Amino acid sequence: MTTTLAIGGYSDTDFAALTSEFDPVFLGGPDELAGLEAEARSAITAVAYKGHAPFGGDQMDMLPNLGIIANYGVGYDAIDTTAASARGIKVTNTPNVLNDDVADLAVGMMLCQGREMMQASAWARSGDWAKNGEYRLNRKVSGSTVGILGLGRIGREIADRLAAFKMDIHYYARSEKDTPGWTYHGDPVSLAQAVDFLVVALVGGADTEKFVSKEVIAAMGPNGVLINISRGTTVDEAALLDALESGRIAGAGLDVFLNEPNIDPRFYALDTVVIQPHQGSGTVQTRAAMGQLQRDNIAAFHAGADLLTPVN
Ligand code: 8YV
Repeated sequence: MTTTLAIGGYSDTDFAALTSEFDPVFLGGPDELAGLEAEARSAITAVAYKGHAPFGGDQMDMLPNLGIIANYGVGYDAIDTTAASARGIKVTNTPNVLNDDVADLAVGMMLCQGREMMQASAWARSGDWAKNGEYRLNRKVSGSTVGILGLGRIGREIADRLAAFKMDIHYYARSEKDTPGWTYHGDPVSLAQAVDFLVVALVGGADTEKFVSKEVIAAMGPNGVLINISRGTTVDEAALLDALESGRIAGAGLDVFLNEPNIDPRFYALDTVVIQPHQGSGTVQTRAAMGQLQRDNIAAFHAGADLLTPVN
């Protein structure tokens, strides 16, 4: 009887690799746990987890011998780590291997939003270019002032890239960091007031819920553009939609939303918003590295060795 359970929507490559290493039982989501026989649940000591559906104490209690939840992703806000620790269950994630891709997407959305690349492409494709001439002038991105909300591993990769775009870099973090002269703000409202682009690179979870509040959004002003590659929960989304619809901020580039993939349809009506389907880490190379790290953590657990990237 298998000791590993793989929960979530895995690619064919990850499915094959998980199968060859652990021959796990696959479930689409934690809600399918109840469908497993009690004997099969008792045999499970390791869960390979992928997705954003909550995995809490109730689910853990259905797997009485569980020792590890290896998350496929750097953000593990879906997993109740307090409940896991209380049950002696270790949780691991996949940090660092996705920093470049997520930072690339943040910069890409800034360029796409400012240079109106989606609309300009539609202009060319529709024949407007040939019929009506040059596409309208848009907004210079290089040389802007940018605020990074959360200067962790990914936030720093974004800032490093934007330094090459000759940007004046400001940041918010819980405490001042060692930087090459970037401007520190201890208050997100003061950061939002000071910048043109505000990039959210916070960790998700209860502590950062609606951290980008109505006040922070108001402080961005009519030239402000919000970029979010973290979690939908970090932004007061109702306040964001109101500000976008009324032109109180200039636009947004969003890879993450509340209720993914069934996002608020009000976003679809806004051509000032670049919408991405939570694909920050979604390249062949990075997903291969994430899958490998997830499996390496499970293999270490089964071998009784030190875990590579524990979070609790
Ligand atoms: C997802 C992510 O894990 O790493 C994270 O925190 O949000 C993503 O990389 C990925 O979409 C798989 O669900």
